[in-house]
Amino acid sequence: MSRSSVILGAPIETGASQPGCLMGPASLRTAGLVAALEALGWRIEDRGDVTIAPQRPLDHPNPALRNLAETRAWIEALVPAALEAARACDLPVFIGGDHSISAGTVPGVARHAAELGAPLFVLWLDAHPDLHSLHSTESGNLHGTPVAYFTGQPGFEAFPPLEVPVPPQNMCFMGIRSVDPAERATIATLGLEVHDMRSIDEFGVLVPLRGFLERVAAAGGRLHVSFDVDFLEPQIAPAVGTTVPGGATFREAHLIMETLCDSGLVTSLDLVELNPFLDERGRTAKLLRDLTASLFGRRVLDRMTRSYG
Ligand code: B3U
Ligand code: MN
Ligand code: MN
Repeated sequence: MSRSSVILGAPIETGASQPGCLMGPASLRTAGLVAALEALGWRIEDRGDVTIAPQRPLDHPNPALRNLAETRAWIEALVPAALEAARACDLPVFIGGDHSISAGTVPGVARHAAELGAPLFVLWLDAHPDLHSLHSTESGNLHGTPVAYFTGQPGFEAFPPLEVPVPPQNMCFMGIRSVDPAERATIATLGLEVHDMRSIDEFGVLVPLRGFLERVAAAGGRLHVSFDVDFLEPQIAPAVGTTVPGGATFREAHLIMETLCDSGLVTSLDLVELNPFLDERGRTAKLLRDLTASLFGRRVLDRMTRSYG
């Protein structure tokens, strides 16, 4: 029987420093994401884009915060939409939108995992750990906060109450190369599994990834992958507002996606921070489409796969 996926767009740009991510879902659809996955034998249901009503501004003790009311409303809209999408298929794909979408998608799929009685693990592929609280962010850009929120850290009284937090020990970060002081302190306090670019240079992507996948399999876990475009080297993926040099290469990124596919463990995916206004003839959108196809089973040649657990 063929596997199924629901595609859900979340055209959010209120969490980012500059406009443009609003067009992310449209750009990935234009790049032919649905056809690429159908060609691999998947049944795809594109549910279109989630929307929110216009919001009145909300006050907060941190005067730097931008668009708090909109982000709150997006979380309230996305948690039930992500939960429904997860119930309806094998592997929902949430298309951002900036990374604040994950403050809704991850709690949504965490609720689904809890319904199934399985622990949820999250692989965070990003230049940034997105570990700010509403009080510690200095930029005020809420795309820098989702991980602290969905792991149940303090400082989120102004966000919707969290029903099912992701345990910090179920997180794995890869590609990290821009960390603010408050985030550095949180990483140390929580003892998070973070593979920064130095450790990727030292060990490659496979050693840490396989170690994490073994952990997920041993726990009988479900796995959410959150893919921020700025995980990639900006020269191959220019369409992102927060480029940081020294990102993952084309080959490292495909190898990660192929390895995730072989593991059979991935149960949901975010594709975030694509800003088509900054793209070059759609090349970043096409790369994201192809990386997603690698995760969904596209192969150069058939081969034996390694099993986990
Ligand atoms: N940590 C910085 C930069 C940043 C975080 N996430 C992105 N950029 N995309 C901040 O603004 O919180
Ligand atoms: Mn991010
Ligand atoms: Mn980032």
